[in-house]
Amino acid sequence: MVTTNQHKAELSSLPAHTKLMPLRYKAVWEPAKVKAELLKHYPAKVARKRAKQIMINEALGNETPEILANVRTTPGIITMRGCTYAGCKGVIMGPTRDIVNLVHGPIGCSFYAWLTRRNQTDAGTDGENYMTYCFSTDMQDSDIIFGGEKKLTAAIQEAYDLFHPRSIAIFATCPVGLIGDDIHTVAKRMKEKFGDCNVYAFSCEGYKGVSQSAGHHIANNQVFRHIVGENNEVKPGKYKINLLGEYNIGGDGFEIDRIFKRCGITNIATFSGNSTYDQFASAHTADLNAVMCHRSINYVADMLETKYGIPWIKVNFIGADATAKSLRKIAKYFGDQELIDKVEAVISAEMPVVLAARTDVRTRTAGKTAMMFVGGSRAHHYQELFSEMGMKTISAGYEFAHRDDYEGRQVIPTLEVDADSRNIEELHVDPDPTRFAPRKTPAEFKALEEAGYKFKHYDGLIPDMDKGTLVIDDLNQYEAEKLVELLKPDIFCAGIKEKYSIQKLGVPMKQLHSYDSGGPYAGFKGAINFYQEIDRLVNSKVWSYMKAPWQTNPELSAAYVWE
Ligand code: CFM
Repeated sequence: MVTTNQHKAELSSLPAHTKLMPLRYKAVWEPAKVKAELLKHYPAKVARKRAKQIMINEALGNETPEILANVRTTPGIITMRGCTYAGCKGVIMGPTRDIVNLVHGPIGCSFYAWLTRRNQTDAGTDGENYMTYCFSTDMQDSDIIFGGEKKLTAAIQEAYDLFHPRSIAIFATCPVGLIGDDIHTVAKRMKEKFGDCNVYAFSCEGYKGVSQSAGHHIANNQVFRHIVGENNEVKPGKYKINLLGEYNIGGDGFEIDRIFKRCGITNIATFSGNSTYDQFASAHTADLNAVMCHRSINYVADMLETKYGIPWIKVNFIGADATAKSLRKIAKYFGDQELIDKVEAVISAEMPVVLAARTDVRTRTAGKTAMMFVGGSRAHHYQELFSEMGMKTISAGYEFAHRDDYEGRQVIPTLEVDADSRNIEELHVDPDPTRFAPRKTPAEFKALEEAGYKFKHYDGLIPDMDKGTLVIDDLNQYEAEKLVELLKPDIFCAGIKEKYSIQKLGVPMKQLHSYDSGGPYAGFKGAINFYQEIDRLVNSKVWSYMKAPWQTNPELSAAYVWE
């Protein structure tokens, strides 16, 4: 690692004009020192806790040591996490396009959720599109003092009169839980009153869990309780699946649907990118659940299996090779030669263009380094795309994942249930007396499994990362800057809260939540988009020209924190 003095010496030996450039630390790969450096300024107790969340990867497959995850952030630390309301309303329900999502709370909670996640929608053949409008009860001080139920009732009525939706979903924000508005009773009364509109509520107050993750679980429970199974009509299609955990950020879902269509696979319901009420209501008629982001939606996958007998598998459409692998996995499940051949034909037709783009960018991207810190799946999934470009992920982690996302699903039985996770309801689900139907015979399942086919399984991020890389849970603002300063990756991926502080360090930054203004990055066409965008970012000269104001204005006196 370069010390400040060494660095100053380096600087003084540089020609005068280059001294104005931002400091470019030469990355020396000593993970233990980097870890020590990250912890150095914390009070002892905080450092002890963070030490368990910063792991130097041993890359021992699934025998990797435990990482501390899904625990509260120490107050005072500027976490990258969001709140439970964000996970419920923003992540799971936000992308639905014909459910009126009504936020009961102060307007700020809605403003934050107002089209910022870039979950795209189209009009669909049903013409049910509302786009993802933003509805709020705009709670005021007086509502908090005297109660907000009347205002909520009036808002539901107004939304119904204006839009006549099939469904209205109500979301609790922090003050609603604190004052005790009974949103569930209000929802029930309005549902009975309307007769033709399903109204239900989510107790997803922001403080309810340690992160967004609690909000996913709350959303999954209510979607399953109030919507799934409401429409028994049998949809046409030979190979029917649901795509779970795909939210159509930047049009990812559109690209995946394009590929499914080409293969002859019918997507009954996406949870929840560009989805409709009816898709959720019909989800139990599919024959397979393909789960993309298991972190956010595994609860629905498990409940669909228990109640209706639909098995689930893990898929990943981030990365062209991963896309091909996932399509083959789906085809293998159905086991029909016609589908297997079709999938192979589609892969052969799509891959040449992808490979041409990959070969081209690799001449400029191979050997470069990346860091990525995203919510619960992408910090893992996107490593596929980077490795297709010959880029190495030197540090990665999740905001709110659980240990199974790091270590693999097999650790679930060993997960500690603490007071925070106990706070979230576990739905008890039984097989449906009339609609439960196993999708294959026990012998067929056995044959698949014996051939190496894995149901209900996903690997963790840790075994997929190299030895000596840094895996960090719940990274914070301070550590993010420190990491970049010490290791100068060629690209850093995270979200809007990190974007500008990282760019100010002279390192390109890509938002992997909203994709900035880009996307899709899923599927075959998405991979090409990603290769080309990352190539432009990591090879742009602009970052080395960045100057802090005091470097160009002699009247200003300031220094970088590390100077
Ligand atoms: Fe799943 Fe997501 Fe993610 Fe997620 Fe999210 Fe997202 Fe994410 Mo932002 S559902 S866990 S809560 S893949 S909004 S589409 S990018 S943190 S890594």
